Amino acid sequence: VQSAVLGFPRIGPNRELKKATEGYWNGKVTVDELQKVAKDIRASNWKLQKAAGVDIIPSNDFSFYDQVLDLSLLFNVIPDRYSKYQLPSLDTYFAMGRGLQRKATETEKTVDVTALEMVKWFDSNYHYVRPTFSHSTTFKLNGQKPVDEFLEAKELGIQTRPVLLGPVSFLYLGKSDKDSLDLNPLSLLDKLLPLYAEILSTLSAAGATDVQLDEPILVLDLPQEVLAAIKKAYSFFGQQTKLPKITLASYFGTVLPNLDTIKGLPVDSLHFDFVRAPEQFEEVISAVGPNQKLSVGIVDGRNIWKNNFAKSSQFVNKAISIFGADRVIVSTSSSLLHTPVDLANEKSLDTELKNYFSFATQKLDEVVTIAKHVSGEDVSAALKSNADAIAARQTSTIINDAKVQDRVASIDSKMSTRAAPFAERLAEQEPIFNLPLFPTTTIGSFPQTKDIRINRNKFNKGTISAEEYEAFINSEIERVIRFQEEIDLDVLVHGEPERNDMVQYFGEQLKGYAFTTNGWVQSYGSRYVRPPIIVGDLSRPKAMSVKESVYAQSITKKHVKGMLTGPITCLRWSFPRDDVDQKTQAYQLALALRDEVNDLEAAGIKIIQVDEPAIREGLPLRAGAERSDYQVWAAEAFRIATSGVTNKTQIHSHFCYSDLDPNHIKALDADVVSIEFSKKDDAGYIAEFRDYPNHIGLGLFDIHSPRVPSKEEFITKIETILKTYPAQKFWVNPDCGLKTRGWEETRQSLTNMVAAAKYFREQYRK
Ligand code: THG
Ligand code: ZN
Repeated sequence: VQSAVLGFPRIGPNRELKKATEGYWNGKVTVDELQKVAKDIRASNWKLQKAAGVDIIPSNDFSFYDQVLDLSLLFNVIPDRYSKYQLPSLDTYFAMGRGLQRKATETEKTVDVTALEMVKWFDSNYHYVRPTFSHSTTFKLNGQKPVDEFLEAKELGIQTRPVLLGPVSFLYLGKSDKDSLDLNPLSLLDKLLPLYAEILSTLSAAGATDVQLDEPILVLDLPQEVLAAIKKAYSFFGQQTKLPKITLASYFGTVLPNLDTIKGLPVDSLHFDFVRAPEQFEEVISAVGPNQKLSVGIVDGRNIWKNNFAKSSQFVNKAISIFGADRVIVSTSSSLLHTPVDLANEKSLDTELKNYFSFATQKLDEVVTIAKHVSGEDVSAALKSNADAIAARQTSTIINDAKVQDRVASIDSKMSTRAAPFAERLAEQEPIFNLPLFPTTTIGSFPQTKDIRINRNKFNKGTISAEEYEAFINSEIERVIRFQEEIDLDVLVHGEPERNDMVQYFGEQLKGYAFTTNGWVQSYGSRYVRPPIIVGDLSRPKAMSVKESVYAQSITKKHVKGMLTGPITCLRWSFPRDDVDQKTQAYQLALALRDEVNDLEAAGIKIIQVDEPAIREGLPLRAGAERSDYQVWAAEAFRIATSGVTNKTQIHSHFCYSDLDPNHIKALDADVVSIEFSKKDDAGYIAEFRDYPNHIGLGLFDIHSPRVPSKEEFITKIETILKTYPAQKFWVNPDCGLKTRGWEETRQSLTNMVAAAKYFREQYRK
């Protein structure tokens, strides 16, 4: 029985790719140096997998920014606004990913272009750059990245299975550009297929016997036309003569509703995610044709818990008893992109806990061991230590806290309802806050400078004392407060200099969490996160954010918002427990946050923002009971966290990275909600809120880009929104927190934003 990996993290064990890419953007790393770092990462990933004994090793899973953006470049899906600058191909690629603004020099023209839309990759915390098609899209091959990388591995003596996102997912996950809204990307399939065939046959000519085509959309509810497109695409590949054998991969859920479409497709192997959807096994096997192989996704690509070898082997053996050893492959459930690179890099993790975890490198051994075991090889030592670890975790004292469990059991509906409806709350709040029309605010974080990171590291290493660190943080808070006063924002924030990543920051302060020192996972482009790990029942030993908020409020007359991360976001951006359902974990977090919200109120903080940017990504991928249940408990968890306050306290929330169903936003009953909006231009979406009484802030500029919008640009944007959304409940703010931006851009953008708000205040006074 062969072992397979669907994809390996490409960030490098010590974030080498981030450092090189950002260095390149800053002009400190040359293109050759960047390419060298990339090549070294690829080589060491392949060698690592080879050494672990993995039979089927992926290539083309490397990407400088995003594997979907790679395909847009490869197939020339490049909107004119990027191609017109005729930049080197890599720079065009980065411009699409992150926007580019460059002043003219003697040799170069001005470049000013925003990034393409970035969207959540299914229900993960990874984000892809959305393929953007228009009537003028002309497919052609730009280079041959998959072939180059295949050959690179081959030169190292390593045969790989190149992986590409399949054509139907590529189109369906894309969108039509502003100038081509009537274009259905799927209508481009006929034109796209020959290019796929061309790249696949070039791969074959280069020596690739197999390719992995990912069609993760197969786990979604699909319209008939998409299913027809799948049939068409794979029948087309089946008719070509010189292609490698195709493994069609689905992951992150069940394919059952689309099984009829998968049945009979002329591909060599079918891969399914049996970690997420083991229940699909019985039916899925009926879709595997007599000459096809089944790739059993059994090692979790999305979480860090050690695999249960006994259980997994039993599962794989079921498949072997049906198909025979030759037709079964033991695989990761999805790409390992979503897990940290190597547990061995964790030096300060509790050894008991470490024994329960498995990161990407360890997962290589897992697929190999399971494959060996079901092949009849003797791996008894590995099985024994695995069984011991699984048993130890089940009885671990770290896990259970009766007090927390009792508190969750006693939650009632009163706890999740504010004391009065919004209209009454607003009436009590207005005289306190006395805000102008178009009140301006920010989402919470301000630039995280090098100085901040240096001091945080010094504190963590013990080279500066807690008092020195606190004094430093306070001086940063003061700087942010003065800055906001100076540019005349209405509702201030303390800027979050004390926080690295918000979820990690709170995770570190909650009991029941473990955290890593090097467990980075790519979130988008060069931005990574270190998700904390929920290991047991969660509680809050002491206040987490009160000190900083109180300090900020003490040095200004304007109102300072307290800033917290909501229960669902804490859950979604952590690695969750797999022994307790997500709802229970969310309620535990909600109770801990409720205590924090109440403490902030008691300390005199009158506006408290509880962000839930991840609420949308938690939505089950398919419609049905599970999804409607989620909508109820996710909203309830938020309201449990925020309903302990009086009517006078104003609760804010914030959403980004996806289109959230307006009804879901309304269910939270926050007094003010800010929504990412700068890249949306969707009048229909805003109209959904026209009759919703609570106030909304529509994000007016993209904080992922260094680009500075002018005052006029803000005015145009606001004018457009005002066509469908009333001025009386219109807050003015950026799309998201500013921690990834520099100070200069931040100053200019916010100054222009405030100027635009003041312009409209004048307009509406008249
Ligand atoms: N935190 C977490 N997940 C997230 C976000 C977040 N998912 C969605 C969205 N925000 C993704 N955006 C970002 C934005 C910035 C960074 C990461 C994800 C970021 N990371 C730092 C870096 O890569 O340099 C590292 C941060 C740190 O020091 O911990 O800036 O905000 N969990
Ligand atoms: Zn945000």
